[in-house]
Amino acid sequence: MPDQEAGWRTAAFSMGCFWSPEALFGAREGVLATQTGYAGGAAEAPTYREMGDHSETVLVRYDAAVVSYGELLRLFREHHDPANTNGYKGRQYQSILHWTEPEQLEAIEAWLEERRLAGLPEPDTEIRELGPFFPAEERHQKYYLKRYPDAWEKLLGLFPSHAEAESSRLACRLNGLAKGFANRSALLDELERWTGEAPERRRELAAAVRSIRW
Ligand code: MHO
Repeated sequence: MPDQEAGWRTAAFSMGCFWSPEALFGAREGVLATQTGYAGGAAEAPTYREMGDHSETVLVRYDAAVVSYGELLRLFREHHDPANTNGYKGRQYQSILHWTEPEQLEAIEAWLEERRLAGLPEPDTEIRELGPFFPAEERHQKYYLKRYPDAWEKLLGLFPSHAEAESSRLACRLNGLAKGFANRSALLDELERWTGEAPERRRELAAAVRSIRW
């Protein structure tokens, strides 16, 4: 995961098995990087086999000028049922919103207040400030994308290292495509808006996306 760059926001979400939420958030324009990991507990050095009191979590870095926290919160709300998720695997699948800045907490509280006004019970979602986040094993990063060898190889070919490829914005989108949360022509349109990249680089990325055999 690259260091926090100027203007990048961070939020984290626990909502069951982390493979799918990584693809869900990664498909959104404005999301810059995603990583799966373990958070929400106190155990040191958790692993997939020995997670202790942590929960499967996806860390999301995003550009708030392109995608709001409210939009990410909407995806969280609409893509899991906190009660069932918790019941299925206990703390490993605990539903948690991990906020990192007051604006995020305000958005969460506004949602909770809306529910109360509608007479709904409190959701089975924990709300907490993001504490230590432990990245998951490599096999759990961009899990769906790695099921498509040609896509994965072509992504690797675009970056100087495995780590840079895996933590790239393009890896997020291709992982979203692999899981069916995004579509290819929308990605090709979006690539034209990646103005932080040189035009030549954008053409190279687009050519690689077009050439993938899924
Ligand atoms: N598909 C697995 C969960 C894997 S996830 C990383 C299952 O349903 O048991 O927790």
